[in-house]
Amino acid sequence: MTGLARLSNAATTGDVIAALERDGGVIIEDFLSPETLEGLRNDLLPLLERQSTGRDGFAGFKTRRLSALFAHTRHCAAMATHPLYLKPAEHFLCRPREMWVGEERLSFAADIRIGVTQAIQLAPGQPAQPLHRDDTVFLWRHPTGGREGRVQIICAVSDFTAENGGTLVIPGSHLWDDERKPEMSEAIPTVMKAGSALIFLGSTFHAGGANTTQDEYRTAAGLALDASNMRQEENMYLSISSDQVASYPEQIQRLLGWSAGTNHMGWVEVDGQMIDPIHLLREQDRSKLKGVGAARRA
Ligand SMILES: O=C(O)CCC(=O)C(=O)O
Ligand SMILES: [Fe+2]
Repeated sequence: MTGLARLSNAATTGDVIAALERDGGVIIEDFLSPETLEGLRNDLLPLLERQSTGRDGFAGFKTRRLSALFAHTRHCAAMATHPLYLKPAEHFLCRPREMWVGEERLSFAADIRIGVTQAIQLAPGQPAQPLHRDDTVFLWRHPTGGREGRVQIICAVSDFTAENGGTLVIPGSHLWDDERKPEMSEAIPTVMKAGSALIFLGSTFHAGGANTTQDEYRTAAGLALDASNMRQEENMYLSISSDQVASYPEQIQRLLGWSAGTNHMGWVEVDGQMIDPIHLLREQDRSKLKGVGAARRA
């Protein structure tokens, strides 16, 4: 099986879209400027060192994760708005739908939200993660007919090799239905230099690779651009203070959005763990609110 296409940073939006439509993923070499790469390294590596490791096989017992990246480094902005990422993401996420409103036939399209941000560092000895689709959080159905919920990017902050856990991807798996089980034998490691990027659709099967080296850490910084149509219409987080939310029964707290559910939508990172935000409202855990994102460094 052949791996993903590799494009240079002089590629066009059309080249990236064509590769994503065909394979579900693409590698873009020298995606980050040297300044952005250096900035990400300087900002994220010391913070990752302080994070605790994952507490289950999916998060990785030898993996450190840091989320809320926009609270920790301004260099994420260049990643999120790079035209070779943002423009193809718009193509997949913002397809208009037509509908009747009274006498008028109107067209509406989702816009884009940053759905998740995370730096991920695999230590030597970290086994491969289970193969999965990142649009699982939306309970997305497959095949998608080309309408995606998420377009993901993983930038190499260190070199990615087959040995240190370069992300495993199954090319073409974005076209599979929900019955087809992914096999490790079908997955190809992403090999790329620091500063290069892997872009893939939410429907593409992938996994963090196994780090079989003795002493090499594999570090990534990534984020997801998501279609905005599935968020709460009213912004409850800005309108109702956490103290007010905490004064309601748990059922209301969860309905207002302080809940992650079994599909993990709405988690919040505290010390490297992705937890259900309901914990932050409980009296004994209220102090953990200070450990979230920007508040952690204030
Ligand atoms: O670390 C990686 O290469 C991929 C991680 C991943 O896919 C995830 O945690 O959802
Ligand atoms: Fe993933």
